[in-house]
Amino acid sequence: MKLACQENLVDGKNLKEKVAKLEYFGFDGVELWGRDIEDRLDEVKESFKGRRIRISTICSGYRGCLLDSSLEERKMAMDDIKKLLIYTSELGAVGLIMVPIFGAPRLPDLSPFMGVRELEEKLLLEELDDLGEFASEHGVYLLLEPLNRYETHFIKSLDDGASIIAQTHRKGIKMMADFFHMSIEERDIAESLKNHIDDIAHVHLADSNRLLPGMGHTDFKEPFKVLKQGGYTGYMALECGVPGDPDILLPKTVEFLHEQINSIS
Ligand code: LER
Ligand code: MN
Repeated sequence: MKLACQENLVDGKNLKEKVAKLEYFGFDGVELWGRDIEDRLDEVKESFKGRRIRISTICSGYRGCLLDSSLEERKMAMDDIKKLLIYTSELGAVGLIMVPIFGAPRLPDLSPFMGVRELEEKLLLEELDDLGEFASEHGVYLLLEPLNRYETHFIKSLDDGASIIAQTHRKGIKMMADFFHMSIEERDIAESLKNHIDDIAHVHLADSNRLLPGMGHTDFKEPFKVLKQGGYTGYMALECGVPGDPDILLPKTVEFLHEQINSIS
C-alpha cells in the first residue's frame, strides 16, 4: 500500500517544490487536480523528472455532467473525461477520479414509465461502456467515487458503486473508497472494503471530521488490515484539511499511517 497526497495540501512556490517536499516527507505519490492539467503538462512532467515519487491519480477536472438532461452538457463531460484519460495515461497515473453527479438529479422523473434513478443508471451504464473501453485502451482506470449523502443523491456507498460496475463490461472501470464519505455512509468501513476489495483501485484518506488521519475518531487499523490482507497494493491519497503547518503535520501523518500499516500482523 502506497501513500499519496493531494497537491494542494502542501506548501511550495511551485509544483516542483511541492513534489520534492512530498517525496522528502515519505509519500510515494501525488494526486493532481485535473482541471488545468492540459495547460501545465510540461510543468508536471518537469516536476517529477528524476524523482522516486509518482503521480498516483488525477482527480476530476472535467466540465459538464454525465447525468445532465442537456446533451451538450453530457457531451462536454464525455469529451473532457476522454481527454483527461489520455493525460492520465501519459503521466503514468493509475486512473482518473470521476463522480457521475453532484447534488440533486438533473434528469426528469418519467414515472410510471421510468423513475429518475433507473434513468440515471441506464444512462450512466451506456456512457461507462464507452468511457471504460477508452480507459482500457489507454491502460488506465476510470475511478467511480461514491460520495456522502450531502454531496450526491446517487452513488453513495461501495455497494452502490459495485452494483454499477457489475452491470458494465468491467473493462477500464474500477471504484475508489474515500474514508470520509465512508465514515458517513457505511456501517463498517473495514467490512465494506472487504466486500468490494476486487473493485477498488484507489483510496482517499481523511478522518471522520475530514481532517488528517489521527485527528478524528475513524479507526484506520482494521480497514488497513483488510486492504493489506486483501492484496491491495494501490495508493491511499490524503484528501483532507490540514489544520496547521503542513511542513510539520504532513510528515507526522506519514509516520502515523506507517505505524498503523506496520502494526498489522
Ligand atoms: C468530494 O467530496 C471528493 O471526495 C472528491 O474526491 C471528489 O472528486
Ligand atoms: Mn474523495
